[in-house]
Amino acid sequence: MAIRRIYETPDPVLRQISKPVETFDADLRTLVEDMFETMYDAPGIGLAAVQVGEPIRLLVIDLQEPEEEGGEPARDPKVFINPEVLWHSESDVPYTEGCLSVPEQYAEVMRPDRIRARWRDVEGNQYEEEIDGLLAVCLQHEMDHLNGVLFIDHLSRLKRDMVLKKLAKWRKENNLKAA
Ligand code: GNR
Ligand code: NI
Repeated sequence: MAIRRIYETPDPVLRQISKPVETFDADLRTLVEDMFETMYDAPGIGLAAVQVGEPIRLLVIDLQEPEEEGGEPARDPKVFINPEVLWHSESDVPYTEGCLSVPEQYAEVMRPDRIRARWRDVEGNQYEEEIDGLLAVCLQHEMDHLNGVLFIDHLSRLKRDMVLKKLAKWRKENNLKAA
């Protein structure tokens, strides 16, 4: 297993349209393992393959909060391959989102609160389910990544520019180069 580099905005790889996964092989399983290790290390609750520089339609999610007091965190790893939204509710709800590719920045995004999704797991088995709550928020955020979309793209120009300005300031204060 290996921790991979997470690409950050404005790296052009994040704007690529990810390609469907066609082969469910050992290389895919290794990438999934690396993505979980990278996500837990970050830490984050979701990660799309394109964020580690692999523009394929694969994402991982684990909503479990890291456990306090140093104990082993409870884990609930979920893999979504070639995910599709079959239906979404008409009603949008706000959620304050962040993104490992837009580090340390948070802003409220509106999304449908309920979706019906279809996807495959790492073995190629197909699933179809209705999803709501934080999982729906996170899955839609990750599926945006597969289409080259970041959460800041959902903001007004003014708010997006404010977030990008704060990101530049944060990088400067932490002596980080822009990606
Ligand atoms: O770790 C993450 N937290 C988060 C919080 C609210 C909405 C979406 C997310 S996903 C993000 C990790 C990430 O960047 N995934 O692409
Ligand atoms: Ni993200």
